[in-house]
Amino acid sequence: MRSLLWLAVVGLAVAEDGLAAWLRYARVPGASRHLGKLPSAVVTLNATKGYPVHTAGQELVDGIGGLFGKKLTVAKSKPKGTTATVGTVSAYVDKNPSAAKGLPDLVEDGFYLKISKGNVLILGQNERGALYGAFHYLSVIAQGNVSDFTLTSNPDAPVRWVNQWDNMQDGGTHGSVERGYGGDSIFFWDGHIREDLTRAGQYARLLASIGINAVVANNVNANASILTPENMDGLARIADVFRPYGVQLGVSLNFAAPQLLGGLDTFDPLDKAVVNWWQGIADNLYKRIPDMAGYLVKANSEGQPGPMTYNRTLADGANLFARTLQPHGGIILFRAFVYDHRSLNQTLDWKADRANAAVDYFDGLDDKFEDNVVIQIKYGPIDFQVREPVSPLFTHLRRTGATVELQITQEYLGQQAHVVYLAPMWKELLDFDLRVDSKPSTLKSIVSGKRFGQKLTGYAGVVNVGTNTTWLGSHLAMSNLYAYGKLAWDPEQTSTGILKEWTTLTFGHDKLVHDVITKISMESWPAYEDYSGNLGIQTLTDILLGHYGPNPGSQDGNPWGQWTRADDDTIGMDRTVWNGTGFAGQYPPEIAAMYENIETTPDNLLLWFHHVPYTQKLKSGKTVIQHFYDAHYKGSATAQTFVTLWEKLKGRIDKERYEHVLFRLIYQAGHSLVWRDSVNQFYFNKSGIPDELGRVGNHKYRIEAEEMELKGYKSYRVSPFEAASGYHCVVTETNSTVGTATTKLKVPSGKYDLAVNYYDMALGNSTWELFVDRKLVGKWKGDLEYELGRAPSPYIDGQTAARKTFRGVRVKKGSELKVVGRPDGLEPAPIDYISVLPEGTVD
Ligand code: GCW
Repeated sequence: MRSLLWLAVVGLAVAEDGLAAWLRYARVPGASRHLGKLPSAVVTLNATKGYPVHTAGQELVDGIGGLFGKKLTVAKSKPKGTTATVGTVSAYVDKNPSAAKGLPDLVEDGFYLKISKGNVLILGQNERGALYGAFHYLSVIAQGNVSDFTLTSNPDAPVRWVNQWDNMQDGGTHGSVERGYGGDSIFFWDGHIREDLTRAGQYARLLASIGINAVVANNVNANASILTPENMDGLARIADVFRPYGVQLGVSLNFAAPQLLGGLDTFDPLDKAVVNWWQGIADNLYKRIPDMAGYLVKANSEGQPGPMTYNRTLADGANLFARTLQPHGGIILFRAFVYDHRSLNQTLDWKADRANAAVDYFDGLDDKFEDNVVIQIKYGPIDFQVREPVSPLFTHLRRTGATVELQITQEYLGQQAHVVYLAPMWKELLDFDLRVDSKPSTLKSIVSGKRFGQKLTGYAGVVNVGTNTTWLGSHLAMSNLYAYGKLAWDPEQTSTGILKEWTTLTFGHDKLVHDVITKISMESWPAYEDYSGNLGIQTLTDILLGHYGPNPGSQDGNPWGQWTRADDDTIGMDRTVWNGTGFAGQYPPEIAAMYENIETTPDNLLLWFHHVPYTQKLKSGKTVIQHFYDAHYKGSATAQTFVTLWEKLKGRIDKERYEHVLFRLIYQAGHSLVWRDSVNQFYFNKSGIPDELGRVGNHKYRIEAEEMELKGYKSYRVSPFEAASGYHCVVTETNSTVGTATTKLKVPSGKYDLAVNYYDMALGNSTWELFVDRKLVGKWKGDLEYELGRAPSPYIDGQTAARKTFRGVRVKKGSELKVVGRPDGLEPAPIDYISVLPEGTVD
């Protein structure tokens, strides 16, 4: 009771489970001092319940109430005292015609703010803009700034969408959200739209606060059944919960729907019956959702149907939908992620290259698209890798507008189980100058429409939030969603500036909290690149399974085309024009020349563009192979520091989020070592070239489980070999045998960190106990599949390898070290090795 009272007094009574994300409206330090600088009443102009201006009024009341403890009243006309007036420019000018002159020009969704001695004027170009203005004002005061200012803010581009890859039904190949690591879909269940769409509304609120104006709710690998009358009704319900936030709904289509759902015998885009069928769909959708944003289409890619099935062009396909949307004002985002994985042959064709596909398919179509078609292009030519050059297709579309597709869900970047702050990577891409016609042509200037003058351009972010209260499965991952919205609105903002705002809104004002989160976040992408795939070789993850753990060998020898062409002596994709796949030639001449020449290709993209010996010298003076070794040691060492940095925050933020983040950072530190050792062992084994510093393959603190005295455990050869230290682990002899692995320690008496590397498969929840001289040091369960959203795996491999560390354990020379493993289900309590580390050592 007392603690409840205390919580109520300090305004902390809300559970910090992440649901409110950056819109917590937690009390600002010294709030009472600022009350005079805040409005006392809210006036909404022409507000209708269920529409953004009304929502803006509500947010101002809730926000100022939460942030400062000041209760505001809502009035229709001007009350006494200071006010916050919010509405559209036109509604304001209707009431105050003389004010028109003093107002700035706003583009669609833009807003104007004028704060003066507690009076706040918030005007939007449209209702949505007014809501954006209200959120902006609230964000400024939440950061403790109550001073006067005037601001005009216009979005950099009109299209600022998010794409969810939510499946209609549970239990698809990748769960109910494809590549989603935050739980089930907030929209769909069991083939239908959920009855309870509370979370969908909360999501729209978060998105509106960062300027996102549309959400495509269903997966681009679309199920045709989204278009049944019942599901169209359901979509209308989603649009209803989005509408108060000015978020429009978009729908992903299955190109073959006329056949799959409509009963036609064709889905040829030029067939009259097909055209009519799609017109009927558009009319039916807009009858239910008059403000629908439009469509998203993935065609002729990864097994999806498309116009090329009938020898029609991609433009024929896109235009089919575009025309049916035109009477309703909708637009279509047509994806450039088109490639045919069945036709790629690595062994027979040196020039085969998936990276070439987008330009190959879209070249020559620029002037063929209808005006309401936008081409949605992934930032790089392959697939959301840790390092890719900017897609050259952006330079081939000058008449047709483009959106850049970014991935907030970290499919190839640690799946939210590793912290990777992505804004620095996106900034690097957006700032890259593609030199079209030898003129400045940054990616951001192309997707804002400024460089080529198209009207419809912008951003699409693959987000994949789920029912988890943290939305993405990790509190720190939410900075990526926040940064995505902020950069889509204004790509000039800095990574650190955005982070600072997000941290204040999410965790408060404590300087140490800021320093720690900034340091971890800003070091996270470089660290992840260092331990997951350097020099442009891409993320060396398991390409055939979960896209999560290390598996460098899986990149090659299959038609997916994420090849490294690594053999015993050489590595890298030759994408030059003179001798390779010709990809470099898809860029404008200045950029093509830079990538064509090994001397002018930056080191971080060397292996993307060139096939070289492991002994090739980099600009840094190191060889390729030594760079691999060093970078993997460096990146994983950085990941260890994240834990100690975060531990400084104990007691400075709420326990709930502190523990949640700590758990993940400890896991990441362990898994970064799995990455380091797997990749290094793999290339050491291939090249036979030793690490100059003697680290790779030499682990003097390790005791291999297979070399311990085993009872009920047996040695097991792991595949891929590099996913286990010494290529082997131990597993229990049967599913019910308890295994013990025992050894006598030879280290001098003292305090040590004991780290046990084990495998946590998705087939059961084994338990392990660690003993020193029969005294229990600790016990843990193999239940990471419940704790982490990352793709579960049934195998003993780089995805499931994990580490449990016990710090500062006292041992004597000759102490008996014992691990007892109890299998569960089909998980045989596997152990790889135990490291006995002098305190502070990592291995
Ligand atoms: O990277 C691949 C993903 C697929 C995804 C596809 C795409 C939705 O592994 O899961 O499918 O890209 O972007 O279409």
